Amino acid sequence: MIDVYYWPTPNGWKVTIMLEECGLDYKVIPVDIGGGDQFKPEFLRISPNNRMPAIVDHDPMGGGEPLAIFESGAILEYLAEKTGKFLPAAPTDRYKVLQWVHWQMANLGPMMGNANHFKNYGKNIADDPKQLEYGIKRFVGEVDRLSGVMDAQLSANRFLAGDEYTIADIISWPWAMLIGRLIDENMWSEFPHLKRWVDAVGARPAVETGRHVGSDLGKRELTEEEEKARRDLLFNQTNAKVRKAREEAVKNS
Ligand SMILES: N[C@@H](CCC(=O)N[C@@H](CS)C(=O)NCC(=O)O)C(=O)O
Repeated sequence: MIDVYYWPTPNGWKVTIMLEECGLDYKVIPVDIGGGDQFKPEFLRISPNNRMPAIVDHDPMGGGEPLAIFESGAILEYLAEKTGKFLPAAPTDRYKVLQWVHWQMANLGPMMGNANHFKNYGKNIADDPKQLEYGIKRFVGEVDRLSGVMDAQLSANRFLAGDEYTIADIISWPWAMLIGRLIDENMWSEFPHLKRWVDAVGARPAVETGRHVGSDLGKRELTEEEEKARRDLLFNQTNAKVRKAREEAVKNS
């Protein structure tokens, strides 16, 4: 059994989609990131960067003690290796896939996260709307550029890493399918190959199931005060703020 520390966001969906694709048994352990669960000492012992998703595999590859893994890229690589699915074994093909996995982790995810932050949350945080302009220009510009990178790759390949559906697609799809919502739904006409791939991957039954896991979590309407506390918790993190929780986690480990 695999415990999945999870909240329904694109980074969380990557893992539930992969587990569904692999047909593995899993148990969802909600990590309410707006409520501060990511700072609980028991979670920090599994995920020291106070971010979900993370997994604990109670029947790890190679045997032994339960294995905890954080960072969605590492989780997908591990599950692919454990099941022998969605990541070729031959080095040449394997690295064709892994380069796109790392590309997603270092580019598409962070740039979309920052674009979303400045476009959708920034207006409640910055006193002067002008402060937001550069952030929006920079990160929406990057998302536009990255959409072009995927579109060019998909103009010559059925999937991101070639002819086969792999963890490169599983890790990129949850963010890519939100690009229209983030920028403008009309943008798809500029990226037809990306749109073809977004629709094809989205039609897979495991993707449909995985992306809806726990969709009721976090649906409660927050009061203005709760919303403000949530923003402070998520967007005002410093070492001083998380140090105590981290020390507690180390003490109890
Ligand atoms: N690179 C990480 C990113 C994970 C991440 O940013 N998770 C967010 C939710 S999507 C989170 O846990 N945020 C909690 C916080 O900001 O304190 C991964 O891919 O696993």
